[in-house]
This record gives sequence, structure tokens and C-alpha cells, in this order.
Amino acid sequence: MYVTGNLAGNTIAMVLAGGKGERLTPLTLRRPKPGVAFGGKYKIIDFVLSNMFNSGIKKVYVLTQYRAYSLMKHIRESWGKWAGLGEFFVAISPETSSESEEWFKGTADAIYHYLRFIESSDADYVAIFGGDHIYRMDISQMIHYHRMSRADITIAALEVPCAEARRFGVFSVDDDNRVTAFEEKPANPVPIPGRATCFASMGNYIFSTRRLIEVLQEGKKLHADLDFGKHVIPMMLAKKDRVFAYNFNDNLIPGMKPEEKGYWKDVGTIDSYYEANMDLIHVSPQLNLYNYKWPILTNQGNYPPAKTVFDEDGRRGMNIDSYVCAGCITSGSVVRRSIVGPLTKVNSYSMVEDSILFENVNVGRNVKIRRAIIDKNIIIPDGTTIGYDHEEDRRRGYTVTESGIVVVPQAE
Ligand code: ADQ
Ligand code: ADP
Repeated sequence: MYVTGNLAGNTIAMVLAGGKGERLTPLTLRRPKPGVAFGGKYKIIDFVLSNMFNSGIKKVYVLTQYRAYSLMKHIRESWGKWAGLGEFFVAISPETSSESEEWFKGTADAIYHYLRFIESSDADYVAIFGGDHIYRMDISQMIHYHRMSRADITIAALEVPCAEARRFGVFSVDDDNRVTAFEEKPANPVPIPGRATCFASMGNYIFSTRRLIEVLQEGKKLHADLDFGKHVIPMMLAKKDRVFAYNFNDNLIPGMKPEEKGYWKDVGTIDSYYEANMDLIHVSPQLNLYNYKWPILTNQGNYPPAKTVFDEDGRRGMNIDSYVCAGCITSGSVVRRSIVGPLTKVNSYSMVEDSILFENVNVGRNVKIRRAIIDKNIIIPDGTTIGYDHEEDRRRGYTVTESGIVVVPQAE
């Protein structure tokens, strides 16, 4: 237990879930990045929402935007349960039916458009978090830190190798962790003095409500596409606001193993997405989903258990070193080192290895699949081979990544 008073209950949260996740194409052709499946039964957004729920935050708005339909549906179905208990998780979207990509242009602009929700709340703090990362975090500890620092804004920070820091907002701090300089995606990131690492922003912020409202109103007069990294943080530094960094490495969650400390994954590319999924099925994964003290919640379909059976020829069905979700049937075939989403079937004489199969995939007979990601609702005809001949895979319209992962997308 962490004694943080009821600060989390005095916080409203806004989750930015509009990102397109371009580098995850083709998985993000029909859904935003936070809506992509992860670990078989979850979606990426479940991680941040679980963190909020487990941290005791009572009110969360999810700001959707790009291709929001399936994400809204997921939030309604899985998180609606908690909404029934109060007003926990609410998905809001500017225009769910439109295909327009011209909605809100920057992260702070998106929050600005929903300022009325913040103004009408009596919360003292606002947590503004991205919706597309995989990690566990007790946000109440960050809010506590924010309060103790008497900060106007606190930015969650992570140490990353300087070579990777160009993708992030990078900052420098003084001895009290007060931010002294910040640059969004710098060409030449400034290292921590004497180290080969930089302080990177995780894109997660705690604001004091009153200051957030003022800053957004001031900022909108200057930038139509108001963005936290590009405009708001530099503006606040220029105005000598109290901008603090919260070191994510100091965050402890109940039941956490030492190897999970600092675990935060962007899963921004197909290769990093694939690796982060595969980590889960190692004997001792960095991210242990079997830690029930900090559960990751999601929608539980009312499906029967996963089943392995002999087929009519007496061939044994086997799942080895894998996650296999509810409703799956492995019949006379082998699934090895793979993650298989709910309701998927793998039929006789087939072999699925080192792969990720989404929900409701039907793998026919005599199919061989290796190092592939198969999207939802796909039927793989009998005799198909995927992941063995990349030229052939490309000819069939599949994406093949640099490291040789083949993605079989849903039809357009
Ligand atoms: P990026 O991740 O590049 O940098 P951005 O693409 O703006 O920033 O996305 C931030 C989050 O907001 C994502 O979760 C995305 O899904 C969502 N989002 C973007 N525009 C949105 C909109 N209009 N409506 C709703 N949601 C929206 C940011 C920070 C960096 C920091 C990295 C860490 O700017 O400083 O280092 O996050 O990943
Ligand atoms: P996911 O595949 O991400 O789990 P769902 O299966 O819940 O999503 O999506 C439900 C259906 O809605 C799918 O058939 C999907 O193609 C469709 N769909 C997704 N985005 C939109 C959209 N913007 N407008 C209309 N239908 C959509």
C-alpha cells in the first residue's frame, strides 16, 4: 500500500487515443494504434486504462479520433462494466462516422476541445496520458510527487539511450528534477551530464487543473494545432512555470518483479510490436501478466475454454510455449511459441510457429505459418504456406518487415 491520500480520486484523466500509428500499418488500416490487439486478449489501450483504474482514478475520458469505431466499441463493451458503477470510463469522439483526418490537429488542441469536461469537474489535478503504450504504472505515486513538488505540470520521464531519443521529447533537469530545458524530437538530443542516455518524455502529464485551463486558453491564441511537446511545455518553461520530471524508474507496483522495473514499450513498429508480444511467452517475461495485484483488465468474451483435440486421423493437437485464448480449438495440429487470440481454429496437419494470430482466424488444413501476424477474421485456405518464401508472401499482398515478420492484413 502506498499512502497517497485520495489524490487519485481528486484527479480526472484524459487519455489521448487518437493516434494513427502509421508505422504499425497494415494493423492500423482500420483501427487506431490503441485499438490494436496485444497479448491475445487485450488491446493496447487496456494497459493505460487498467493503470488508471488500479491507481484509483475515478473519472476517465478517452479521446478518440482516427477510425474510432472499433475502439469505441471495445471501450463500451469492456470498460462499460466499470462505467456502470459510476462515471469511470467515457469515450468521446468528435465525429465517429466521418473518415476525415482533419479533426483535432495537436494533442493539446484535442484537450482544448473538451475543456468543458475539465472546467465542470472539481478535480484539482488532470492526468493527460497517451493511449498507446504497454506498461504498468501506479499513477497515484506520480500525482503525489506532483503535489509534493508544487508543480504546475509533471512529465513522466524515462532514461533512454541517446541514439533512440530523437523520437521523444527530451529534457534536462536540475538537482530537484525541475525541468530546465525541453525540446520535442530534437535532432541532437542533450545527454544527461556524463552519460550516454537522455531523459525522454513518456507523453504522460499531470497538470494542476487551474494552470492547465489557463495555459490551453493562452496557447490556442498562438497555435491552431496546439501540441503539448511542441508548444505547451516550451511555453510553460518560458513563463517560469514549475515544470517537473517524474522518474518512471521510481514507480513501484505491488507484486512487481525487479525485471519489470522501468518496463515501458512503445510498440510503434511491427517489429517492436512482435517482440513485445513474444516477450510475454518467455518463461520469465519482463512484463508478467500473471501478477494479479495489478491486473490488466479487458473485455472477457463469454467463450468456452481453449481446447486441443485429436483429429479424425488420430493426430494429436498441441499448444506449446504459447498463449492460447478462450474459444480456440487446435485440432490435429501444432501451435508453438505463438500468441493466439480468442475463437481461432487451427486445423489438421497445420503448424503455427513464432506467430501472432488475432481473434477468429481460421487456419485450414496443411497450413504452415512461421514468424507471421494474422489479422482478425481471416481465413487461411488449406495448403497455404506463410513466412517461408518472402517473395511469394509479398506477391500475395502481405507486408514483410525488415526482420522478416509477415503481416497478413484484413481485406480493404
Ligand atoms: P508522439 O507520440 O509523437 O510524442 P503524438 O503523435 O502527438 O505524439 O501522440 C501522443 C498521443 O496522443 C498518442 O497516444 C496518440 O494516440 C494521441 N493523439 C495524437 N493526436 C491526437 C488527437 N488529436 N486526439 C486524440 N489523441 C491524439 C509524444 C510527446 C513526446 C513524448 C512521446 C512519448 O509529444 O514528447 O516523448 O509522446 O511517446
Ligand atoms: P477490431 O478488428 O479492431 O477488433 P471490430 O471487429 O470490433 O474491430 O470492428 C467491428 C467492425 O467495424 C469491423 O468489421 C470493422 O471493419 C468495422 N469498422 C472499423 N472501423 C470502422 C469505421 N470507421 N466505420 C465503420 N466500420 C468500421
